[in-house]
Amino acid sequence: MISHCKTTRCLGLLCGLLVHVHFIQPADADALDSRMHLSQSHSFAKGDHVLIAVVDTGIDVNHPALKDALWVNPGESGRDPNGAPKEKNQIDDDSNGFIDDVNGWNFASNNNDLSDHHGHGTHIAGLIAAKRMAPYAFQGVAPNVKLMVLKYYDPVAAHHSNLESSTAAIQYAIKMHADIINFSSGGDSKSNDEEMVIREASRTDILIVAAAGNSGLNNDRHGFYPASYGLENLISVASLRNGADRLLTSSNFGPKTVDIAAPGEDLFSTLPGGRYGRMTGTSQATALVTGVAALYLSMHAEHPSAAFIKRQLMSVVDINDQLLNKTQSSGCVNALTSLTTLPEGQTASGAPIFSLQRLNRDLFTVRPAESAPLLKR
Ligand SMILES: [Ca+2]
Ligand SMILES: [Ca+2]
Repeated sequence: MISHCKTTRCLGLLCGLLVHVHFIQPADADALDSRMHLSQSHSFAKGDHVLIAVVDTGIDVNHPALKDALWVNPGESGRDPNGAPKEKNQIDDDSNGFIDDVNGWNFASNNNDLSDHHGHGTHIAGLIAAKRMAPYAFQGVAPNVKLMVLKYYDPVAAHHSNLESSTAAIQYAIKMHADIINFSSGGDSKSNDEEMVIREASRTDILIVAAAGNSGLNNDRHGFYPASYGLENLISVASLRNGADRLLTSSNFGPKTVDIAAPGEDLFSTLPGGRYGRMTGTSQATALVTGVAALYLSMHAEHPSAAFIKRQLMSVVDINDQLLNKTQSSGCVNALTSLTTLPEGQTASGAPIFSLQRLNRDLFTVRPAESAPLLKR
C-alpha cells in the first residue's frame, strides 16, 4: 500500500498491492480470455481509430509493447517553418497551451516528460493497449487503440495537488478530443471543479471509465469520486476475484452507484523498463472495461454516444448471483456479447422487445458460428 495520498485523488488505494515480475503462464492469458472472450471479440474489432486518455502516473513510452500505441498530436509533429521538429522545438505549435505535447502532458511537473516512476500507469496502459510481444501471450484488450498519456501523479515530483492535476488532465482530454478517459483513481470527497469538468466531458460525449475504489465499502453510502458522480457517460467499475464470480474483498461495490464488474486480481501487464508484472485492484478492472468500450466504439462508425455504450456494456454482462446487490448490472463485462448483441429494444430481426425484464438474451444475441476464424494465439 502506498501512502502518498495527501490530497483527495489517490491511486495508491487502487492497486499495486503486489507487483512481481515473471513470465506469463499460458493459463493467465487463457483465464482472462475465457472470462471476457477476448480473442473471439478481436475477430470483430481491435480498437482502431479510438483515442483513449489514460489519466495516471505516465507510461514507459519506450516499452516495446506500448511505444506504437501512443497517440501523436498532429499539431506537434512534423517540421516547423524553420525546419525544426515540432515535437521538440520548444514552441506550442498547435496553440493549445502546452509546449511540445506530442504524446500527452505531465500535469504533475508541467512538462512533456511522461516517464512513469511508479508503474501504475504503464500497467493500466498495457491492459488497454499492449501489443503482443513474443514470448508473451499477453496483449491488451484493444491493441489497436491510441493512448493519450496524461500524467497527474509522480512519486518523485515536488508536492502538488493530485486533484488539480487530474482535473487539468481531464480538461486536456476534452480539448484534444479523446473518445474515452480511463480514470483508475479517485477519492472519498467530492470536488466542484472535478465534477464540473466531468460534466463538460459529458456534454462533449466523452465516456469516462472510473474505478469504484479499493476500500471494500458500499459506494451507495460513502461515495468515491469521480466514480460516484452518477453521470450517464461515466461507468463505475468493481473488481472480481480470480476463479470466482465474487468481488475482491477490497473492491468497493454499490447496487446503485457501481455499474459493472471486471477481473482485477493479479493481472499480468506491462511495467516500466520494458518489464512485465502483476497488479491487483479496481484500477485494473477499469482498464479492461475501457478496452471493451473501445472495441465497441471502433466497430461503429456512426460513433454511438457515451451513454449508449455504457448501457450496451451493462445490458449484456455475464450475470451471476454473487453480484446481485453489488453492482447495478449484477455481472461481469463480456467483450464478445458487448460486440455481438444488438442494442436493447431490438431483436436480431429488428423486432422490438417490449419487456426488457422478460428478455431472453439468446433471442437477440448474434453468436459467431463454431467455425468462425479466431485469432491465432
Ligand atoms: Ca501544443
Ligand atoms: Ca512544438
